[in-house]
Amino acid sequence: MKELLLSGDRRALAKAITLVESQKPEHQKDAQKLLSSIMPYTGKSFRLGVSGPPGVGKSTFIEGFGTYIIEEKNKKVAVLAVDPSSPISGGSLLADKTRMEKLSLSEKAFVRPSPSSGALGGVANKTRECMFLCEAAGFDFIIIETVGVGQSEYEVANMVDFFATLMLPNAGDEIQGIKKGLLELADAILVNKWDGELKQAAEIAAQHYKNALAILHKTTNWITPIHLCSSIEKQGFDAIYNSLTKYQELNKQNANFQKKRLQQNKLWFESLVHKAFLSFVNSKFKESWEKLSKEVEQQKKSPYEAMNELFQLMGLDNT
Ligand SMILES: Nc1nc2c(ncn2[C@@H]2O[C@H](COP(=O)(O)OP(=O)(O)O)[C@@H](O)[C@H]2O)c(=O)[nH]1
Ligand SMILES: [Mg+2]
Repeated sequence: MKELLLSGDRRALAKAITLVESQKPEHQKDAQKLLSSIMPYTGKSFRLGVSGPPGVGKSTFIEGFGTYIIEEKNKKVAVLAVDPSSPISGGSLLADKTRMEKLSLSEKAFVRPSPSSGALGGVANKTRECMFLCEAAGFDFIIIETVGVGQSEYEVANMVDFFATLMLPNAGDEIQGIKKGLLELADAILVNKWDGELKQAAEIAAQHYKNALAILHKTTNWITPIHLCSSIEKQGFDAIYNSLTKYQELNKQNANFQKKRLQQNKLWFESLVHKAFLSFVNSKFKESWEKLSKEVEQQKKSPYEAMNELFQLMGLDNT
């Protein structure tokens, strides 16, 4: 599998991703082996995260911008979608596939919607691993689509080089209520649907975001650009692409690019330990875990008491 994958075979890549996403313990062993063996061939791509509320046009943007990168910049593009297939929102796998139809058909593209695994955290657990597989297969531009909901945004922001947030052109209210954290997270704000009846509203919204950012006083040397774009009419892509290039050049000069990636490696390890530990406790100490949770819920024990008791059961000294 490894040789085929390194040669850029898309079917081998799809299979490798399926293996990595498998929950079966025997698959996980093979997956870990494969991942270790391909790590030396990773790291050369540009990693772009695309977030924003449902319906803002993320999938449409990625279809358009991905095609632009292939056709105008002659690059190979892989798309990983962290799909919001939670029981609440329902999956949009099908919708995404049809929205990225042209891109899916391109020889130079690979499109993979990966269902979020729900269990712990909600993001597709293995997005980062899939990103490395795409890099090993020679894709030089990776785009990760994420839903603009809580934890998943932070997780994706922590695995990409550049995190872009799409915004709707309407709703002054929404701008008022926009979370400061979100603005801080974004390396660029893209006001989408800059076309037709919404064109002027988009321009006004862009100005609002500019004002909101101005009072944030970010401490980095990067001034978050606000771009207008129409994913349907394919407008505004040049300026967005130029921002990405500028960001990359600037951060390669001052070594921040590499620093950020090294920091992300550390976060990857920490989050792996965190998840593995939680699932270990959940499975091996299920009964006690449930009993203690209940006791905390019913205020029979404080969370601290319960935690200490759990640690004692596990043979760990928590004092
Ligand atoms: N007018 C206009 N509509 C758009 C644009 N981009 C996306 N849409 C529409 O917005 C809806 C949601 O798009 P989608 O890409 O599925 O959004 P996602 O949920 O963020 O992935 C679809 O009906 C799109 O056709 C745009 O640039 N202009
Ligand atoms: Mg979508």
